[in-house]
Amino acid sequence: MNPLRMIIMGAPGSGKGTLTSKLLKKLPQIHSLSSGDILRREMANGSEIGKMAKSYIERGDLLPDKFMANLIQAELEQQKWLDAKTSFLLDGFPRTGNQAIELESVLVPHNSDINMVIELDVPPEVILNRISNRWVHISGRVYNLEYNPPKVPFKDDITGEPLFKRPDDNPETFKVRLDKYFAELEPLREYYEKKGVYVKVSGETSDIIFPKLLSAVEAKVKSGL
Ligand code: G5P
Ligand code: MG
Repeated sequence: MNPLRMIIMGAPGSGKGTLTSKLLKKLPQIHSLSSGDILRREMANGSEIGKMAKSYIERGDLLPDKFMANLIQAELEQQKWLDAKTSFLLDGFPRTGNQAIELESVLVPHNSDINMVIELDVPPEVILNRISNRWVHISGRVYNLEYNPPKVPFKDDITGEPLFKRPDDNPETFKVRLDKYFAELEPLREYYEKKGVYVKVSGETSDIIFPKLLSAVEAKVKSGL
């Protein structure tokens, strides 16, 4: 059986991280990689990559396509996920048409390509409130003071370490991020629709979206890909 090579895309705050972790609890054979989590980890480490990423992220701007493609390729190689068996899901990459082309050129030498793309379609007006209540852990675990609060206020459930606010979770930067997402959505959608791998799941909450997402992924896996 071929491995799942999946992308989850959606506006900032649409629930990519939340739904990925729910999905991986049901299908633990899938590995996941979030481009934003990689960048935030580099920022926390104070690395050169982190220093460069910081200014883009704080403005709500996208980092350059080639830079992001190299970063993701290096991570996939380091994790040894490009073999013929490993199923993986990418959260937040690619997010431009050029990044999609770059990703294809990383996968093709491994006789592989993306075989499922999920677009989370959540109305932008329900998202803003989520962002102001979001707290995150450096591992990428994500909480919301109303929707999924940590067991101990402002502490990570697993490690007990403090949670932090993302530097781009304020209304001004959020608006920039949202506009950028919708500006890039059409070329990406077209690219993957042509490959016949594009699925849109709609809903106002992650609880509504999750069963649809799970059944789409399970059907894809059962199909042998
Ligand atoms: P990221 O890190 O990829 P975004 O902006 O794409 O960031 P974000 O903000 O991480 O996406 P998400 O993962 O879609 O959002 O959403 P989430 O964290 O799961 O949920 C948001 C909040 O809502 C959480 O608090 C959650 O608990 C809550 N929630 C979930 N579901 C519900 C619900 O049903 N109801 C309620 N009430 N709450 C809910 O990228 C960050 C930056 O990194 C750079 C860019 O600068 C980018 O802006 N970057 C890239 N640049 C270029 N190319 C790339 N490929 C890049 N990737 C990252
Ligand atoms: Mg996220």
